[in-house]
Amino acid sequence: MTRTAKLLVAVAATCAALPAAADAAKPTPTGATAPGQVFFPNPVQSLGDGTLSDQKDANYAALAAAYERKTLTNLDGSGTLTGTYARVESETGTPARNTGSGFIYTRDQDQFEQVMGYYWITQAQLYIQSLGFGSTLPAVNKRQQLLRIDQYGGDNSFYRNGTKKLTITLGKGGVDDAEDAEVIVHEYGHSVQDDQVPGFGSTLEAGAIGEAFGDYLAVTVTSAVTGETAFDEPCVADWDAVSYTAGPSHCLRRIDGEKHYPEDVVNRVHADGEMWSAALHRARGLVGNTRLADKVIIAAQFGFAPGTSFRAAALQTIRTAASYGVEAQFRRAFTERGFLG
Ligand SMILES: [Ca+2]
Ligand SMILES: [Ca+2]
Ligand SMILES: [Ca+2]
Ligand SMILES: [Ca+2]
Ligand SMILES: [Zn+2]
Repeated sequence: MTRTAKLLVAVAATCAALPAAADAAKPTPTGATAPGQVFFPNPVQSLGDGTLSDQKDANYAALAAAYERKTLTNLDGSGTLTGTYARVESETGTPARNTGSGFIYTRDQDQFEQVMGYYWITQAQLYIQSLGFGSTLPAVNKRQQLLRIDQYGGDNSFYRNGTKKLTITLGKGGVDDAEDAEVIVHEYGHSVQDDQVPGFGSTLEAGAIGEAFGDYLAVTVTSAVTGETAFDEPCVADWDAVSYTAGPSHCLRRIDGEKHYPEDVVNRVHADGEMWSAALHRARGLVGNTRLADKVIIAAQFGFAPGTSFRAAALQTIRTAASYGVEAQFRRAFTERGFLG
């Protein structure tokens, strides 16, 4: 599986100086809860070990320490992985079911990926809400995301918003895609943008912004939820990528690249997106307040056109940043990457 074959595409639909203290409080989870066992966010990152490999989906000893027990929230109490923000709609093999002790599975069981999908989609939405979206700011993707897990044999995942089907499909090629929270949250990024701007990603540059935002969201959500940033934070999908990158560092992509616009454009959304994600990552560092940077980045997207250019999106983000007192940092980050010409 080559790096370029790994697409993580979005199909159909695409693919104020507020002090931190003004942030909305962390939303209180509602609905039923249950214990669940997950990777947090993936074994390579949580164990700091890039030598781990798929070993054909085996539950081998070196992975034992990568499992963590977390609380699944916002469940509907039916005993299935159905909740306010995620529902495992269909899956290969046996659907996960809580028979009293929760959703405790290991990676060699198909139900493990189902639990991962439910947990990380819900955590991503709760993180976005914690920034104020849905309370002090308009809601962002506050809807039930359907998940299709392990049904697609390819090493790929995709987001689709077809007729009545708001679906993320997570493939099982190589390391099962849903064993890596960063792949799950990347796809959720497409859903987020499509909710903010229906049909977002209709041009090459907008599509690249879509891929970049998915990568950025994957990193920022997993860092926020785990509270850990020590292991190569800008590396996206450290675990899924062991199947198709040579190493020693395994990354689907990075969000701290050096590519510069326009000379590094290759007219491929994933590759070109690395310029945009690098700008977002740089702005985040310059702001020095991840939650504030994330709020600006997400809030700005409401003003993007479905087929926005890099330049227009950069200017919109700078305008939004100005209302949060961080215009200079975003302007510098976008200028450094060449987006302002
Ligand atoms: Ca698995
Ligand atoms: Ca697999
Ligand atoms: Ca995979
Ligand atoms: Ca990572
Ligand atoms: Zn994607």
